[in-house]
Amino acid sequence: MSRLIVVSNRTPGKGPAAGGLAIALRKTLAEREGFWFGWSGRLVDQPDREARFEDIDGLSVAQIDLTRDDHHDYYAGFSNSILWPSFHLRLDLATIEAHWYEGYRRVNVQFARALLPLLKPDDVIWVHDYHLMPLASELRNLGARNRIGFYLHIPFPTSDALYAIPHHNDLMRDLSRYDLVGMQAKRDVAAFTEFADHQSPSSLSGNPLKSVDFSRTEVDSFPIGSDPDAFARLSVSPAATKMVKRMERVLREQKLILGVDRLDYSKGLPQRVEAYEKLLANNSRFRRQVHMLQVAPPSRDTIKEYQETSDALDAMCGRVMGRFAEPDWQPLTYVKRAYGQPSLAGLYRLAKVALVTPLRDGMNLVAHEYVGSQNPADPGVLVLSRFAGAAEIFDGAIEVNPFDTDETAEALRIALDMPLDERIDRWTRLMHAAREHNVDAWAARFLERLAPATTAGSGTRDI
Ligand code: ADQ
Repeated sequence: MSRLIVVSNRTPGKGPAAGGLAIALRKTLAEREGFWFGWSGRLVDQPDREARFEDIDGLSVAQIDLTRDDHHDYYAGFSNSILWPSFHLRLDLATIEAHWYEGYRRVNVQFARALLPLLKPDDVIWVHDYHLMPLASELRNLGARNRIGFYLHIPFPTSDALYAIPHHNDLMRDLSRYDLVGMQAKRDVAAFTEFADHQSPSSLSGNPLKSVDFSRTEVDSFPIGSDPDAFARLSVSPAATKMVKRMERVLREQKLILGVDRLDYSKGLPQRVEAYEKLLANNSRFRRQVHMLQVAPPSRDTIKEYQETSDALDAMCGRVMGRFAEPDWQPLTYVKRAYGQPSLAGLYRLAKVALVTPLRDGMNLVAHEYVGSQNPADPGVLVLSRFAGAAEIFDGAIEVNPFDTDETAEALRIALDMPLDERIDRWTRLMHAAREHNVDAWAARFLERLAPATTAGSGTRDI
């Protein structure tokens, strides 16, 4: 079998920081004698051109360093101040600085130059996420003829949002240099198709700049998942139980409503707290009976829009506390730090309701992890944004429009009042979907499609 090379912005860290993707791909990489390629996390004045190999917990990793300026323009700049907000339809939060694009391309060229000498002709390359859209182009410009696949972890934007991105046509041309482009959800494939169809030369006569030939690129949805059975085991592990005991002492008989997210404006955190405020305002019987815990460690906090989201959330939590707290009852706790997976699994299991209400999200793995961690005899309820990719596979959730805080407040009420038999029925369907779409199945499906010998199945869109 040909080797597999996985490429992402950051190479996986050691231990629990590795994340689900690294854990899922470790086995495949070992079986296929491949390696993981990416940025080392180091910023230096004069980076080596060649990648360094390292063994990280049994995973073979090849890394390069970057300069501070290149990294800034590529990562905080073009990737996270232009692509991330635009792909999440938050053009109001995008900052456009023209020179960032050069840094973005420069880093992609550096990735390609350092990776190319490590490749064998039949290696299969799997590139991850929006930071690296140009990588196949740059590799092909250097002569690579390998099968190269790309997976977009975030949503694909509508055409209007895409047109607002500087150099969007170059980026789409970059995507057309991949053999396979995978997206999280069918809605993303539909948005891509809409773009591909409308920029065809016939509809834009005389504008050759706009036409991108996608005829050699296969595009399809491959919804990512977690490992729900691993979360089921973790949720009753000693570390999880310790967290549960700690929380039970504070909660006494109150029902726990839980949110777990990176602190990011796409996650709809102020709207979520506002919905909770409305629950308490509209239903006084829940006061002293419920407690909301929002866990949200800061991320990308050098970017102004992230600091503003953090301030907005602080203000919203303060308002709810000021309005409803009593000397012996706090309506909510807001924790700005990350927890290990066992502690999270414990919190998931204890929570009667999980509020997963992003304004827009590629998939949302917290929804999967919550489902995996439930007690089958007494499961909690998932309140899920219809704008998360997860909504396409989880029909057992209560689906909400996260912009409509009245609707989310009502969904919360329904979830808190839901009888046991309905909770079991819904959770059974959710767990079935989480297992069917687990992370191993996701990787296997994508790689099977990318591997040269296989033929395309039904539901494929050849563009
Ligand atoms: P993210 O935007 O980071 O990922 P998500 O899918 O929810 O969003 O993944 C977050 C991960 O971080 C989960 O595994 C969760 O357990 C963990 N996490 C969150 N808060 C934590 C905390 N306080 N402590 C510890 N761990 C925490 C991007 C896309 C998503 C897509 C994923 C995977 O934006 O839409 O689902 O990639 O493709």
